[in-house]
Amino acid sequence: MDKEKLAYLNGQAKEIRKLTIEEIGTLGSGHIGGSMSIADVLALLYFHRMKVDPAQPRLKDRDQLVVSKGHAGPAVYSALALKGFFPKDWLKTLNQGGTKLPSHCDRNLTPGIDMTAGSLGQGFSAALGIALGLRIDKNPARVYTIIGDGESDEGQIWEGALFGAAQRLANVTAFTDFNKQQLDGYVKDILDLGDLKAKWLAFGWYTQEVDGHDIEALDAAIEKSLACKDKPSMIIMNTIKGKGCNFAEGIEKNHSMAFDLAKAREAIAALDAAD
Ligand SMILES: Cc1ncc(C[n+]2csc(CCOP(=O)(O)OP(=O)(O)O)c2C)c(N)n1
Repeated sequence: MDKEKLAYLNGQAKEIRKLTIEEIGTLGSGHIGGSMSIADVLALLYFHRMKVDPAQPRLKDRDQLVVSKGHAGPAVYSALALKGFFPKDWLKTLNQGGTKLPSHCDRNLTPGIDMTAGSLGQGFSAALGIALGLRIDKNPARVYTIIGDGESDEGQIWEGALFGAAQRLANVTAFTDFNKQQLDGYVKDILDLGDLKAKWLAFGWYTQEVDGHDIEALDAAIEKSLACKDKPSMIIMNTIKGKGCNFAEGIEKNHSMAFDLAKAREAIAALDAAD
């Protein structure tokens, strides 16, 4: 990837973070931690990798993204608004009465959302079903999906892992947001995943592990996943929960936080000053 493109994508990731902090600050509370940790991969997918058309959200041969950790809706909405799927003003309505942007992703409400999620584990299964359907239809589109590491404590994830490998769903690139935290603590203390890379390999997935905040490394991993033609791909992203939000990053209780617009604006200013 050339330097100009990389700088542009890093800029878009920062914009997603800023919009997300403001969006949640406007509401007064929300899932800041797990939203901030996926901003980089969202920027890469929506502004470089995925074939999507904001004017035709249900385009038949679009690439699809299922954010199975559906509570990260705020970050996905920021990316979609930035891409032009709907006006940025909608972000001010997050999770309020009558909104098209509920806290968890809903394909029936929001232009650009490909699958409803929120009950952890289900989105991943749906993503694999979509991929199988696309293959049956001889549709060349690709399915991307993002799961959480806490979400990987769900049995349904491993049923999906078996299914994806058994069906040789090579049109799937999955990401694990490996931020080491879940709702109320560290994954290793709640239900340890052990050697996550070894597990995905053992389940028959083409598996890579990268720094999830390094867009160039992520892009190279996606490129390799496209070249793998006989199995689905898992990219384990080492990330930091709350990344880029100064009062959330690196603390234990950052899953869902209450903060107002004034605090949000301070965090946005700090993010702007960081480079
Ligand atoms: C089936 C199910 N069980 C429990 C929950 C409650 N819940 C919401 S988010 C969350 C933690 C998820 O952790 P992780 O996947 O690591 O997300 P991240 O830390 O990246 O936000 C839990 C337990 C849920 N949404 N669905």
